[in-house]
Amino acid sequence: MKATILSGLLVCCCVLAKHERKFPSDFLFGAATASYQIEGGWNADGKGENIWDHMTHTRPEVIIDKSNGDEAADTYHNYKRDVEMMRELGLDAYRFSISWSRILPNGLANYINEPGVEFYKRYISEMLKYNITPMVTLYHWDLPQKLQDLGGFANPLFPEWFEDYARIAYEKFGDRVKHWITFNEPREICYEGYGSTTKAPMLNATGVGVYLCAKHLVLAHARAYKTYDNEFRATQNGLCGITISVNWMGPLTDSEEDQFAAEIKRQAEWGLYAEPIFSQWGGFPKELSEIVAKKSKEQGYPRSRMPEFTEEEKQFSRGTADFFGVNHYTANLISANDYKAWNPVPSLYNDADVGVYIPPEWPQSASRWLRQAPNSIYKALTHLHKKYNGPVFYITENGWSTTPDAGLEDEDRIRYYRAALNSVLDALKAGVNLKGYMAWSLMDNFEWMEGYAERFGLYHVDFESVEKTRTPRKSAFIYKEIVRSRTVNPDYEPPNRTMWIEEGH
Ligand code: PNW
Repeated sequence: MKATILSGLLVCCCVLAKHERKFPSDFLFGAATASYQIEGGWNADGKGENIWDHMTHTRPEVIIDKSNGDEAADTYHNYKRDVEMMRELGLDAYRFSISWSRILPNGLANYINEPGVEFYKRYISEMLKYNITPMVTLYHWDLPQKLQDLGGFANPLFPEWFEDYARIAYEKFGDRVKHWITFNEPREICYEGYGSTTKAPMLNATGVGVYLCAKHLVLAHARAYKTYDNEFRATQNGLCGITISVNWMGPLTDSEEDQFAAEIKRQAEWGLYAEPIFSQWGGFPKELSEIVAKKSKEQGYPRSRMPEFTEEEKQFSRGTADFFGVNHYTANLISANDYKAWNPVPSLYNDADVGVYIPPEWPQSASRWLRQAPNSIYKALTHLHKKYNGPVFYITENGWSTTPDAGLEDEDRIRYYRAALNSVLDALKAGVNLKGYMAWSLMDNFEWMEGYAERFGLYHVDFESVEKTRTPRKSAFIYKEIVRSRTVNPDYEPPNRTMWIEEGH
């Protein structure tokens, strides 16, 4: 009798334990892309020039293989095939971005390019036909060149330009799009684009541009959010948030110094953008802003290089997100004294002045900066959950790169995705309010400065072919099974390699 009760209990516990390792049925599984990286059609049907068109055309040598996004995966013509791939994978959602200069060729809202609007309407309709939820990013790095000519994010009128653009997007697509992301990765826009040379417009205004851009970006986001809130929410009933890149920055040792260094690094990498929106007090992160003010003074600047938010601006920007979108790829270990690299003076990283250590035993992808770190999604999300009082999260990007010749047998990508999704399950179990996960990327695409030399796709794309043929990698079959079963089975092997479309999608 006792034995039966005991074994009954055991069975129960196992079932429960197994049950806990399942993704909720309403969890949104998807994949992500961005306009410039996939669309092509760079000047099709009235599209205006953007900063990536401009940079790759005028300075092709800055891209590793001198390539550009003129054609990319030609989604402008192949969008039905893209949706077919979403159906093959059984995705619940798809995250893509709108090219600002495709619908407003000059950036300003006086002239709307209707063929551009029609393209996105067709793309969205095709998704909705198969119950795939569109998640739309308004800005994934492709600023209309005409606005860059006026200073881009450095111009104090930028928030108004962005509000006008956002309003048009809500008007045109908001009846059917219910998930809006204002900006993709402020760090990459502001630090890489304005504070260094690692992304367009390569301004290299080190130590000045990054903070100026950060402030205007946050105000632009807040305006776009309030526009949705005041003019559209009542009738459209959707959500508006922002996506920030949050790689985990933990201390190298438990020492107080290293812990403080890691906090400063987090403030420099994503606190600059998250704190004004998600913290209860608003404005830039306190410790970093004190450091920048002090250093600016020592360097002879009459005022801080970091333009603080006024009380009114803090109030205006606080609480302006229905969800926190997280792009997560990797982790770094932070030291107060060791592993410091040289940085220009002044610059964001000279201001932060910490060392970065990456254990060589963490598996390396084809991208210099991307290694597989242990349980880093769990670490990042539980940290943010606690810090910002349990907001709703979406993981809006997570993925792994291989070299162009690596073929379709992408065991390392599979290992990465399984580990990442187990880390997601750990975060869910810890009570993190995470509603969805988007793999980066649905297909190979133009990887910015790396051109076509780094591949992130679940689908391989043959960029040499006229049709830009898409072929599923092994990881696509593994991801499909995870989405279908809502579990991560470490032993699953796809029985064959033909893709099929299941009922209901
Ligand atoms: C993201 N890092 O960029 C972008 O949103 C995508 O457009 C891009 O293709 C993808 O990740 C892969 O690179 C990142 O250094 C660039 O940690 C750099 C980092 C993170 C994300």
